[in-house]
Amino acid sequence: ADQCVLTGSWTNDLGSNMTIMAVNNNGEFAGTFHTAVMTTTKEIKASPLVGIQHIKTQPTFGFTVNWNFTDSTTVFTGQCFVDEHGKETLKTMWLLRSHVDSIKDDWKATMVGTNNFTRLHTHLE
Ligand code: B9F
Repeated sequence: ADQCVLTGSWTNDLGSNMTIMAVNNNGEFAGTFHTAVMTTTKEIKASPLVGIQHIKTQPTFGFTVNWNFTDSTTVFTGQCFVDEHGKETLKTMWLLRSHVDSIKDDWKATMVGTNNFTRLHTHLE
């Protein structure tokens, strides 16, 4: 299968896992994100994500994770690449917005980073 499909289970360089359900005809999708890292001691639960992608090969996409154990939100944007062996990689950047109590603290509320995702289970088509 020489095409990039976002549907399925993925793992990233931090060890976080996410599952993306079926992508509809408009490129819209939903799923769950299970982060391997956080800086609080709260129990990590799977959090919902929603996103949209362009309908083409090596598509660009974006999705938002609404963390359900903390008052913060992460947006990811990236592109799905498939190499000559059919191996898919999602190259992404993210912004993590934390809740702050006052507008005076706004300056420190956003983190930025990169994540690379590969398939958790090779899917055969
Ligand atoms: O750790 C984050 C958090 C938000 C408020 C307290 C804790 C929530 C989990 C974010 C997971 C990020 C990473 N996982 C991953 O796979 S999303 C981007 C990275 N990719 C203290 C204040 C803000 C952060 C830490 Fe918090």
